[in-house]
Amino acid sequence: MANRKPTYLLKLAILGDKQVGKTSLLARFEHDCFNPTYLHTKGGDITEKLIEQEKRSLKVTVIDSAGHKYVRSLIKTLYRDVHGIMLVFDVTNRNTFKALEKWMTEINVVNAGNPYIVVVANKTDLQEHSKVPSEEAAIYAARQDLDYIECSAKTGLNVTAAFDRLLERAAYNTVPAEPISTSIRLSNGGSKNDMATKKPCCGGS
Ligand SMILES: Nc1nc2c(ncn2[C@@H]2O[C@H](COP(=O)(O)OP(=O)(O)O)[C@@H](O)[C@H]2O)c(=O)[nH]1
Ligand SMILES: [Mg+2]
Repeated sequence: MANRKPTYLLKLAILGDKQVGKTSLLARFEHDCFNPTYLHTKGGDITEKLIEQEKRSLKVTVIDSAGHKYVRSLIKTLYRDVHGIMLVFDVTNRNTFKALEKWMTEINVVNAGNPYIVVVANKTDLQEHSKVPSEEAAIYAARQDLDYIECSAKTGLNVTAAFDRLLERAAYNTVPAEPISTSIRLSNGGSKNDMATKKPCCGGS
């Protein structure tokens, strides 16, 4: 029988300076794994997945961008019309927090719409090396009218919560497309238990 649920076509981007953990957050969310080795993201990796929720289907395109300046022009064309953005910094590297301002300028220049943005403070498992106090980051986000969440791709803390929020809120920014009949379930699409029962897949902790 045809799937009568509305399908939302969502385009999301994960932005932030290099090595802040963008690819690791996506891997943690998608496969519940963590790879301690830095894997350079070339240009922008694009993942597509279908997430089945009770009341709707989300057809999601996620752009995992490289944070390098020389690919920014490419990224600009990729994330021009995104509905939601995860803007990541590394709590152990203050420069990546300061760079949020630059990223916000680029987003505002490139994106004519009004994408939902969540600021993600990543690597909170390294709290003792933190160079960005929680309050400071939370105040920055609030002033810009952005959501804020503290995560660790390594331990999995809040990663599902951050993506759930991104998916949920980005869906406000789009309208449902035609109902779809195929139903490939690639994700549980909304477990609130961040360290749920998924098995690690890339040899990390
Ligand atoms: N301790 C810790 N290391 C992390 C975390 N997230 C990513 N890393 C490490 O930081 C480095 C850069 O991560 P990566 O996801 O490739 O960053 P990207 O360039 O933003 O995509 C890698 O060595 C990761 O293993 C985290 O939450 N905690
Ligand atoms: Mg990467």
